[in-house]
Amino acid sequence: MVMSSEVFSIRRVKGLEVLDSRGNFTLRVCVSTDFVTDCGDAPSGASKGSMEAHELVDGSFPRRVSKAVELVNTLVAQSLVGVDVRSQWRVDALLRGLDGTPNISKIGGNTAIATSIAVAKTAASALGMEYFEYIGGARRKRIPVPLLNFINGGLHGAGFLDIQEFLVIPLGFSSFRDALTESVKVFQLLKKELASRFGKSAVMAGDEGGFSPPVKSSVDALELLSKVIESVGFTLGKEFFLGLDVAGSNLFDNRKAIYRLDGREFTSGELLDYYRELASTYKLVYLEDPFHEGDFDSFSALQRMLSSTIVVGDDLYVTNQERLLIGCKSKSTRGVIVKPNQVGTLTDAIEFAEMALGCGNLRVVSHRSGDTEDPFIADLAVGLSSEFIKTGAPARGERTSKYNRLLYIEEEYSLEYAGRRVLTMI
Ligand code: 2PG
Ligand code: MG
Repeated sequence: MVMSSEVFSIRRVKGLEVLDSRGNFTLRVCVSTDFVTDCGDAPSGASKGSMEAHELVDGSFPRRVSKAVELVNTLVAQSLVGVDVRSQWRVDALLRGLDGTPNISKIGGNTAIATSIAVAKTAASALGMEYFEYIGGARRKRIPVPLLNFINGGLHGAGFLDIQEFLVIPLGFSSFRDALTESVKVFQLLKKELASRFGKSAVMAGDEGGFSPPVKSSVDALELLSKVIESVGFTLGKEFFLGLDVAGSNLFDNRKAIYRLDGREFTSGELLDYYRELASTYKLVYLEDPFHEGDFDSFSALQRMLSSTIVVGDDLYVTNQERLLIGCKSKSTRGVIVKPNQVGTLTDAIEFAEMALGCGNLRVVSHRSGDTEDPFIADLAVGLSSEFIKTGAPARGERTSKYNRLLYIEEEYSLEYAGRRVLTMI
């Protein structure tokens, strides 16, 4: 059946304020054709890279985004009404053109990304396709490995831990459902263990749904996770592996050029040695932002030293192709974080992911610590056939919506789980 292109014409673009998981207002944009409407949300980070797209928020308390809503309903709507909703690149170019600044400081990265995602979702709905099919076409082939954030520290937690995320990684399973089921077992046993050691308040959730217990050091947290994994009968380094998002910029004292971690001060060389020790003792296959966002050289040195660990750039790259080019040339990492709202449009995020693959980096599609119940990044991860997804603990609705979406996609489309493939690469 041939459909007239009129069917795909954007008729309405509407912005509204909705709540995110931290109880802050964030932007939702809904895009309509004559027959369908779909919406996209802007998530929001707490530990942001300084080079990320600018977030346009009102200077009010509580946090509001009324200026962004106003912009969507006027400037953005005027420029997108009449455009074919399937022309993602054109929409994204128009959004960039409306702004004109490199970090989207005029209309805001939140305005741009919520609109960009809403357009992609509406196009998929208009075509009667799943979002991941629309994004990935024929190349979509796998369900990503979840990087489950069981212990929340740094800016996301309330305890003493300096490292932001302690990640449990179920690589040695043959399906996403099995990987998640066994991970949930570990999560629930960890909860029991924390409650019996420290009392009930130790199992309250941090920003990403993981626990924020009163353990004193990174080693204590890693030790705890290893013990619980082994108590279920699994072997660290076989079915489960561990990883960290250090969020190194937050530990760096620029004036003294040192890192503060676990009550000690480290030069970047000393930190490198510390990571080597941790990686071999705790089977760390994943190390995100181990150094501050400007230190490409230390990333490269660490990646050279740890051949079985994927060193990953988040704040280092901020989903920006120019920064990735530096990392590719200096072989700084073997993995990248893809956060669409760091760069502002879906086209830019997808091109970044393609470039990363081209220079031998695995892709981690990621949520933000302030997120909504929109599962879109699950579809983005499957559409890109990314190796990993990072979307918090298997708890709290804004995190489980992504896991639940992946369970559905695996069940309906019988795609391959990425775990074994990743195992052959580390
Ligand atoms: C990170 C993210 C998400 P935030 O550092 O990787 O886990 O945190 O959204 O606060 O930047
Ligand atoms: Mg990070």
